[in-house]
Amino acid sequence: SRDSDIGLATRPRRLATKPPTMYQVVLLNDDFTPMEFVVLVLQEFFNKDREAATSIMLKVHMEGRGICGVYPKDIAQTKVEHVMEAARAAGHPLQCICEPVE
Ligand code: TYC
Repeated sequence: SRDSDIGLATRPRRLATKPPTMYQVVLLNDDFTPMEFVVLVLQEFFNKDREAATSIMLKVHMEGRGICGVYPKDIAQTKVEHVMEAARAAGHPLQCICEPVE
């Protein structure tokens, strides 16, 4: 039988936790950010190889937006901050957002 049933383990047990809501990080298209910059961002911040990064970049370019990855909320928000800061520093208008996965 379980140790808690005989009073040996009296420390508080952690309650069951729900899985975190996952957030997708999304890149938005614009007319000015160089394709190469977007590919480098996807490699640097989203751990994509060059082929996967190019595919995502082209999807964003053609369709207006594309998913870079899906992460717990705090990680997704930090990725958005890193991308936005890199774009700002380089003088590009690239926009990156995160949103809960439906
Ligand atoms: N549309 C841009 C161009 O033609 C390229 C681009 C792709 C920009 C993806 C942003 O998220 C983006 N230079």
